[in-house]
Formats: sequence, structure tokens, C-alpha cells
Amino acid sequence: MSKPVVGILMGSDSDLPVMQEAAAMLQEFGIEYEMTIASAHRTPKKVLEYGQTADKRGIKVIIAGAGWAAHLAGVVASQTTLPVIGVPIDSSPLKGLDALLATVQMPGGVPVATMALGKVGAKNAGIFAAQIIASSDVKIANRLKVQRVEMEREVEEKAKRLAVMSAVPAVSEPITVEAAVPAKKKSRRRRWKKKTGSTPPAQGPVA
Ligand code: RP5
Repeated sequence: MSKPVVGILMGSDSDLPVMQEAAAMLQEFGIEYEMTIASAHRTPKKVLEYGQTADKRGIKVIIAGAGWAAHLAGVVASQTTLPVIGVPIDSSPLKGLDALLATVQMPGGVPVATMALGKVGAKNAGIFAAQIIASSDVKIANRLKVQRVEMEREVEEKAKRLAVMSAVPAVSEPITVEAAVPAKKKSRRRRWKKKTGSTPPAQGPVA
């Protein structure tokens, strides 16, 4: 087993079900990672030390996920020049809006690459970390390309299944003017003239 190149931090063990999505993506790409709990508010010394020592330990990217007043990603980013990916977690009564703003709204000078809220954000954090590593690792770059092709194939298969289920052609016929607006019925006079070649007699009152 080689040394971890991605560090996954989370503010609490209650964040684990979300942050596991990032770990799952890294596993899929064959990227070594380490994972620990460190809170910007409850264990600030640990967060500072983690940020200060990460690059010396061979870490290339840090993923930090936290909920509520989520300062974790920003605080760890303040201690390192490694890229930090933030995952706001929807664990609060505000459904993560607080964590999103706290993570994304970094003042100029110390960026945090903030992902979407919750599990999707954690999944994307794993992919994004792989993309950063891929800039100097051709094997990971190729795995990312394969993943895109597989994703495309999956969507196409779903589209085909949907077409079969709903019995509607995948690409519907273009609507023509003739199909949309039925032709006007010809008047009695025009029908008579076409049939006989003469002008029809005027219709008088019925006796
Ligand atoms: C944050 O507070 C953590 O990231 C977690 O999302 C939230 C709640 O933590 P617990 O009270 O569940 O430990 O720091």
C-alpha cells in the first residue's frame, strides 16, 4: 500500500455517511486517502496541525466537510497552500444553507473550492480531487476519461429503457402545420363548382 495523497477531514462522526461518498470515489479511481475527524470549533489545535503538516506527509489535496457554522475547510486552508475542497453538509435546521455560506464565502486570498451540499458534493469532491491529481498522473487521467464514457453509456441505457416503458419514440416526429391545423372544409359553392364546372343555383328559402 502506498502513502495517502488525499486527506479527508470531517467535523464530526455524524458527517461520516456523507463524507464516505468522497472516499468511495477515491477508491474507485485507486487513489490512496486518509480520513479523520477534526473540528474547527471543538479541536482547533488538531485542525491547525493537520493543515501545517499535510504536505510534508505527502498529501496533495485536502477534502473538508462540515455542517452548521462550517469553518473547517477555511481554517485548514489558512494553514496550507495545498488545494482544499470544501463540502458543506446539510446537518443543521437550516438544511445546510449555513454551512454552504460559511464554506463558500471565503474572503480574498484563501480559496476553498466549494462543492454542492451533502452527499452529491462529497461525491464530486472525490472526483475533483482525482482531477487535481490527474494533472500529474496519466493513469488517474485515463481512469477519469473511462468514468465519463461509462456515465454517458448509463444515461443512454436509461433513456432507451424509458422509451420502451412509455412506448414513445426517443426522438418524436417534428410537428407539421398540416398535422397541427386541419385543412378548412371547402364551401358548398366551391364543391359544386369543382364537381359540375358551373355556378351553383342560389339557395332560396325552403317552400
Ligand atoms: C459540525 O457540527 C459537524 O461538521 C457536524 O456536521 C455538526 C454537528 O456535529 P455533531 O453535534 O453531530 O457532532 O461541526
